[in-house]
Amino acid sequence: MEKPFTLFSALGSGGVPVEAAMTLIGLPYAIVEAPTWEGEAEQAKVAGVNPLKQIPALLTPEGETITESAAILLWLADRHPEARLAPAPDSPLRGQFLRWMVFVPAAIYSLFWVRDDPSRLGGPDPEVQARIKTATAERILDCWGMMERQVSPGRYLLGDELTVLDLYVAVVSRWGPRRVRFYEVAPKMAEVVKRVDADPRLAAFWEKRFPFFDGWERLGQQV
Ligand SMILES: N[C@@H](CCC(=O)N[C@@H](CS)C(=O)NCC(=O)O)C(=O)O
Repeated sequence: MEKPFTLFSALGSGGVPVEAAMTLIGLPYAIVEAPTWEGEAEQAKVAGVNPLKQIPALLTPEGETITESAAILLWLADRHPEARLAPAPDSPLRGQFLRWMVFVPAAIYSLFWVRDDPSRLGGPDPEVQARIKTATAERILDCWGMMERQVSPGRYLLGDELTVLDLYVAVVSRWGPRRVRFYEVAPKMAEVVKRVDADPRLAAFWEKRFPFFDGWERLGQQV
């Protein structure tokens, strides 16, 4: 029996694509549930492993800590080439794979630091906070639209094989401004994320870690 990994994560969070990748690879892992956006008690759970107090953070069986969702996904995919979750380093798809694996956290995911708590940049004024919510939602949609115009998906974003990029986009596109808006600005990528949502290998996993309840595609939608 392989020694388990420990993943600091939370339902519906940026840890979920990491959990999905580990599920597909078949790696044993234990979850420390830490929905950090809920406040200091939850942040305290992860502070010892990630000074930014953010999830995901992965502790490997060897005792190494890896933070940053994209780094964890790339590391897992590269360590497990048999799972075919990334184009090989010499694949012609590798450049675009790395490009979008960095684009998602740099251009989109990073905006959730302020979206989750607009007072971090906007102070206490509710009007300023509302403007930040609207402006960041528009920026996120612009970024998805830009990506949409630059990719030529097959069954998946880079062709006909599912990679960790598909898992990543399937999860991040469910956050505000939510999937209905994503479908409007990214119709080609919409087909891909719906295919990932419906992957039978992940059905039980999604049910447990990011369920598709009635109205999920628009719930909490803001702009
Ligand atoms: N760059 C980090 C961002 C991680 C992140 O923002 N995680 C969120 C949860 S999905 C979090 O922990 N937020 C709490 C905070 O930033 O205070 C990554 O890609 O892993």
